[in-house]
Amino acid sequence: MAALRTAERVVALTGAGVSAESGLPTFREAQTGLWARYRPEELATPEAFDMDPRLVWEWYAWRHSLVERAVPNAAHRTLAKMAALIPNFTLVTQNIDGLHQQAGSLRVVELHGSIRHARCIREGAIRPWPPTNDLPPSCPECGALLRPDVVWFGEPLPSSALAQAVHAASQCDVFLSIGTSGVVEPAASLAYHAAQGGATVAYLNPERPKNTAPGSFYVCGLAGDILPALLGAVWPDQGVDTE
Ligand code: BV8
Repeated sequence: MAALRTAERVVALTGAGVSAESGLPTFREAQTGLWARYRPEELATPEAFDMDPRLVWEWYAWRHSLVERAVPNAAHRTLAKMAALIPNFTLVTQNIDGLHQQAGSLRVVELHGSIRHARCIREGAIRPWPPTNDLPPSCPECGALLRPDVVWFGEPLPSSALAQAVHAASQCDVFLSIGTSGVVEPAASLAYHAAQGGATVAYLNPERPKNTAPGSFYVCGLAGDILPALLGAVWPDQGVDTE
């Protein structure tokens, strides 16, 4: 906490846990109902899409319907507030739900893309999220298949987003890893870049993530509780988000 008070450069890396209190199941808990028989790592792949684009689109259409009903929670709102209190704050997310932007975060580095829009597999052009009554949807311009504009397992992350995240992590004073199991790479390694750069690294999560960076701290709890409390403790004049 003391490190945060004097930090000039802070990086927050968020995962699916930050959106859990907005009603979005986390990535590895999401598989309920008819999706219970699939592992997300199996569906979120180019191979699954090539083999059965309709099935993959049905999964994303279901997740998109959940995202449409979700609103930012106190964790998203607090991170948006923090950005205004810290000279150099970089928010890096693994999430594809866009809730950080909805909460007012201006600069969000989306490592894994966004479920807010689709992409033409032929042109690579970004297209609005299609109506999902006719799956798999085709590009309105060229007729090729559309795909969700997300990064699947086995696909490279957007080079600019990854470079931005690695640079910010390597240069920061404090690195907060929030609501992520720390399983997915290369996102999980950002904490190591931060530690190697001499940053104070803290994991905020109800379960201790795997493979934590050496010398790091662990704070057990829900993001919607920990982050407002942290903000209130470090910046007492800001008040605490109790919604
Ligand atoms: C790539 C988009 C290379 C799609 C996602 C080492 C180096 C490089 C790659 C690898 C490597 N080892 C393995 C790999 C391959 C792979 C990988 O990491 N596999 C894993 C399974 C081991 N990585 C890749 O394939 C990446 N690509 O490296 O490409 C390359 C280079 C050049 C050319 C070709 C290839 C791509 C990875 C991106 C995959 N796409 N998402 C979609 O969403 O459908 S990842 C997916 O996992 C989501 O983005 C999710 O956010 C992310 C991480 O999961 P978490 O966010 O941590 O979610 P999880 O459910 O696991 O945990 C939630 C946590 O929240 C829990 O701990 C829970 O306790 C906590 N929680 C619950 N409630 C709360 C809470 N916390 C706080 N508050 C609460 N209320």
